[in-house]
Amino acid sequence: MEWWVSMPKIELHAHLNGSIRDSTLLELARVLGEKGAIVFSDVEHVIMKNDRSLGEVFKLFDLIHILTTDHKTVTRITKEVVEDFASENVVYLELRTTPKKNDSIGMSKQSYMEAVIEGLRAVTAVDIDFVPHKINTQDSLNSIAMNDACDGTRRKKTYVRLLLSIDRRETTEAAIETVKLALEMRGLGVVGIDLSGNPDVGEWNTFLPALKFAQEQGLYITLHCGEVPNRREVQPMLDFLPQRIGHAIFFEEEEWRQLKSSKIPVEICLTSNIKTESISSIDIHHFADLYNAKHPLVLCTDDAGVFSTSLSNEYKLASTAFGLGKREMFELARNGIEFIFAGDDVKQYLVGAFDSAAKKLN
Ligand code: 6MZ
Repeated sequence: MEWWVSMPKIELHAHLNGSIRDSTLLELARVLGEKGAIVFSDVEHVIMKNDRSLGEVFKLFDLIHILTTDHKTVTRITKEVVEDFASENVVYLELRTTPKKNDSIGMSKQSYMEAVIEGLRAVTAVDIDFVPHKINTQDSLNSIAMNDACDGTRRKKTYVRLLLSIDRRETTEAAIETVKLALEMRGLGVVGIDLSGNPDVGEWNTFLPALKFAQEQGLYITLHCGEVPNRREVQPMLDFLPQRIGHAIFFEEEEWRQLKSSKIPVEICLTSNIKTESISSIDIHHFADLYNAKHPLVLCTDDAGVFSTSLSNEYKLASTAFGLGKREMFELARNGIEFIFAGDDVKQYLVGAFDSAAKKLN
């Protein structure tokens, strides 16, 4: 197994509906095609298309949501997505998704999330820990020993925590509803709030009341920030002091300075940025500058299905593009422990898992 696959990894920026296998999307499209709800041949080439502009990506999400928004399918895709990450040795996954309401099928934001939780419970390929609890030291050591086993003979364990996304198309009230749901679901592994969706849509001030409320209630917050040029947003977002930001592409000099002095960790999604042409070529990606400045960074997939990537692939890509060796990539992955939204017990477990993997690194 290649080192970028076998080494433990931490995924902190993965959208559920962006991480679906193509094979599952095609199967769902075929079924809806047979029912006459869509024309399969029209949809097939949209799903299989490889390079898309950012605008086209959001059109694709509207299509994906037509295919996936029913309780059974939400459960299925959650199970598959978690199993896919676990199979490439992701030991901690923060999965984000936008709770959806669809009266015609009796779906509320809460029932959508219950279907997600069902998906976590349905995972059989690995042991999943998603309910926060205190682990005692012996449990912790036992699980490290289990996770240690990359030989496939013992069961692996993956921690999963959930972030609820506010879509930039939503109103203030809808965003507050999502935050309230997140608070109710804290006992089921929900740890924070993400602001995402088409960056050309919506205003920062619409979401601010909900995000402030979330912050006051102690939820962790990550914002998609600077995914398109928007002078009115980047600075207020940085002033808000979220626990992390995603992308950070279109920043001015002063905003880079503010980011670096604030030490807000950045979720870097290389393939996503290149495929959407937000960045014209990998060698000018801001990863290099932030890495050299020792700014807190974590490599992530964004939408592994939509961009045909995987977290292992992102590590391989960064290693090749920026000339970083196996040990440097391992350290980069391990540093991610600091920026997770789960508690100290989970961090302690992850430190143990990385320490134990480090012994095998040669
Ligand atoms: C901003 C994105 C995104 O929530 O339905 N999403 N938002 N920028 C991106 N970069 C390409 N990729 C995904 O997953 C899909 C939703 O996540 C957000 C969009 O709101 C998209 O509809 P869920 O599980």
